[in-house]
Amino acid sequence: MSINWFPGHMKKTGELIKDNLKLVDLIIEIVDARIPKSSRNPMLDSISNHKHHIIILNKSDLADPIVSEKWVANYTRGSTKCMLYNATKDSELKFYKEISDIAEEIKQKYKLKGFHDRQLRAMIVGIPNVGKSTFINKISKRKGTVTGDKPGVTKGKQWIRIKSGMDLLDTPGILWPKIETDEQGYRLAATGAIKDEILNKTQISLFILDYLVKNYHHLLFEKYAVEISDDIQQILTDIALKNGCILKGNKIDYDRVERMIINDFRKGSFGRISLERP
Ligand SMILES: Nc1nc2c(ncn2[C@@H]2O[C@H](COP(=O)(O)OP(=O)(O)OP(=O)(O)O)[C@@H](O)[C@H]2O)c(=O)[nH]1
Ligand SMILES: [Mg+2]
Repeated sequence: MSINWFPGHMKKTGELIKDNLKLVDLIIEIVDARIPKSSRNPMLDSISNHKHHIIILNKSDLADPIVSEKWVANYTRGSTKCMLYNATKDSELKFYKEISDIAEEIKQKYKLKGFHDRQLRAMIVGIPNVGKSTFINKISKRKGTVTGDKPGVTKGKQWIRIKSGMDLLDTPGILWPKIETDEQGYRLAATGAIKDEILNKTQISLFILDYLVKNYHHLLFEKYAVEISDDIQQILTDIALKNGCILKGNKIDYDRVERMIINDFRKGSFGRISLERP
């Protein structure tokens, strides 16, 4: 990647997670279901060792359900579980049901060591904007955590009892994606994990259009009713014309049409789309 998206942050990820990881029995990793691999940090698997680990494919309402099932199968192994979730709509019981066997196993282990009423301790980790705060609010039934659609909203630290027998480290651990290719950067930008200020809107919107042409051309057509071809720049122009993104002197308002495409993608208004497959 030509741009250094997250200067110094990879080191911070390692330190923060290592320190907090010692305190917990269970790692709850929130990823974006549309880009499960790109929205993980590969460091976590090596640091987390044999800790119980659940990968939540959040925003699954926005992802292609067929592809999502493949990701679940792909990530489920050993002490790692994987589930689909929609933190804005699904019930907290769905999550508790999924981890009940892990919780029981951990409790039994403590009992054998003579700790009869030890609380199970969990922590949430994830890259910016994947829904960590929304998820905490949901499973703790608390509305206090600040949520927002801009990355990097959460700061601070404390434990909260989310359920009898289970405590959650209030502050989610912020992971930083490890961006190895331009494509991965575009995927993260398209889903909103990278601050808009450092994006190149032109590249992101062309990436989205190109991906849709290749993988979901029917959804692109249904949304904007433009002719689908390999000429992505032409498609961009057609979308602008059809949507009144025109400046004085009949010039195309690229800024506006690019913003519209990115927002439409983020809102899920093309339909359910996955940007990567296992
Ligand atoms: N469609 C959909 N939107 C979601 C889901 N979960 C969270 N969101 C939205 O995604 C945006 C980001 O959610 P947050 O909970 O603030 O994400 P976060 O990971 O805490 O973000 P930072 O604190 O900035 O790192 C908000 O607008 C949420 O409403 C989901 O499952 N589906
Ligand atoms: Mg947050």
